[in-house]
Amino acid sequence: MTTPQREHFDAVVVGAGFAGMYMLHRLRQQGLKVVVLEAGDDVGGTWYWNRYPGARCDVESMEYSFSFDEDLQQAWRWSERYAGQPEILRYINHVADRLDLRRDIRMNTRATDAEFDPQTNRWTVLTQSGQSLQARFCIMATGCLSNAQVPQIPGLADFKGRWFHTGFWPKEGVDFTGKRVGIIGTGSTGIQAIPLVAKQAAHLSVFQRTANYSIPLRNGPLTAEAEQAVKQRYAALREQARHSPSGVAGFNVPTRGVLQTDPQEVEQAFQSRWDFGGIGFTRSFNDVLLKTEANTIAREFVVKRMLAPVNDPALRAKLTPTYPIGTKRLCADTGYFEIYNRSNVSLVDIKADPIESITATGLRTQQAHHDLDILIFATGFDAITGALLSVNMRVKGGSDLKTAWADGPRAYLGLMTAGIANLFMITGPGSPSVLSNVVVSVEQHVEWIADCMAHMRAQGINRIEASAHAQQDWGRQVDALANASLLPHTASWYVGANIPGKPRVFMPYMGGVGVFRRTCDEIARQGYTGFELTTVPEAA
Ligand code: NA7
Repeated sequence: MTTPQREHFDAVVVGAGFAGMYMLHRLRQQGLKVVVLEAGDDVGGTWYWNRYPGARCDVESMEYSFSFDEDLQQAWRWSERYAGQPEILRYINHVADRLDLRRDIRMNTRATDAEFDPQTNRWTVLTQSGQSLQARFCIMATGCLSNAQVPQIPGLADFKGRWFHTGFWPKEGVDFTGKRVGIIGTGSTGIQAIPLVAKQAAHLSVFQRTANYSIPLRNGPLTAEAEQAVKQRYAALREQARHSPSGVAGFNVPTRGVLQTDPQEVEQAFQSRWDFGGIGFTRSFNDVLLKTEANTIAREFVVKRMLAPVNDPALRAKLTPTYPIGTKRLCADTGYFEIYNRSNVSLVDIKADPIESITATGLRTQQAHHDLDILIFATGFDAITGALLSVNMRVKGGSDLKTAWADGPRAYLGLMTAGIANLFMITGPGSPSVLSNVVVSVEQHVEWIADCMAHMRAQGINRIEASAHAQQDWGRQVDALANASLLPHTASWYVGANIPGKPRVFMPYMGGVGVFRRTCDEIARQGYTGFELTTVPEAA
């Protein structure tokens, strides 16, 4: 076997979605030599892979976009209040062209291994195609919801029809006309896809394990007035978002609790959130995610309204969620519940009637065989850690990431993990990540990392590592916030419950993006407390 020729960089970035692209841009501005490795054949990350029908962002378009370039945000025009996947991908491509990013991005290049050598102070990143890239820094921009999971159901290999996971949907699309289609999964993705598939297919069988809460998205064309209203004060709104709880301007910290408020006022506040639409609903009061009694009032409000369009009481019962609202990610839909009134849609409750196997001609549950031509897995992702751990990351003669995270992921500020130097993660575990408008969180982490690297260079420092003590302390803060809420008690992907064998740890930071930003900034201002910064000899 020949040893691949090594190429040298200041930083290797893995992933060319929002995070990897912006990281490249920032580091290039510092004159650094950077390469980005991307498994797909083009930029876009999540929005490159998730092309299923109905794929749409549930954060408003004007907010789910880069804020670092005033000309860009003024010039780009979104057509809808909430952008669909094709439009977001066009936007990402526009940014890649505008900033001339592609020349430093290697497409169709999957990173498989990364090893840090303390002797040379260099990472070596290997790719599936046999490339070997060396750099002082390795930066994982691999996304929180990018490692798609196809459940291990016996018989998939025997299926004679076509099957797809929504997280790696074929570019050419799928024609459901005249087909008997099955879909497993009723999370955000399933709820988006089901109405569109149902309208095209001869028959759609929905296999539901957990009934979920969904708020109407209330999408529509973005009017010129609404666009101008934002653009006239874009910079101020972006700043507001940066300091808000979830990275969305206007969603401030709720100051009242359901339990302290007059019931009529509560009803009115819920109603106005319901009418506004989308996933901000649980932010109407500050105790909805903290106190069972408050949560029950919120859930009853939502259940009554969301199930109102369903005619059949037996179906309404099956579609009624039982866990506290907001403890799994809230869904937002367009015409989801009414689709169950159609004669070509059936709902299979696979908690009551579990899936046994996939057969050559469909799917067998305990009580029936469901004939299918197409099977769709809308079964989600190995969230937050899946993509990070899919690269074999280790220190020569030292720890590796899988072992370090055997009992659950730990990362100081979601940025670095103790024992592994010069490895940055963008929106890693212990950061607001999936609880926020992720573009805002991406920008914050990227800018922090870029500033940190500039600081190191200015000071002649070439190694940074999170201290075990600081990491532990941060982990305690992340846990304390989570444990004060209802979220860790529900089996969700926030705690890794959707992946068999995954340690049950609540992964994201619940303190909000504003508080998180201030904490990160303060740590940097104080000379990067909790990080060990050293200067070591480096081999040429
Ligand atoms: P989610 O939210 O993880 O939803 C996955 C769905 O698939 C959910 O209904 C699961 O039921 C179901 N599921 C997962 N595995 C199985 C198996 N083995 N058998 C049956 N049903 C299964 O993923 P999404 O893609 O919808 O959304 C992910 C995020 O992407 C979303 O929150 C947005 O941020 C964007 P369960 O609830 O586990 O019982």
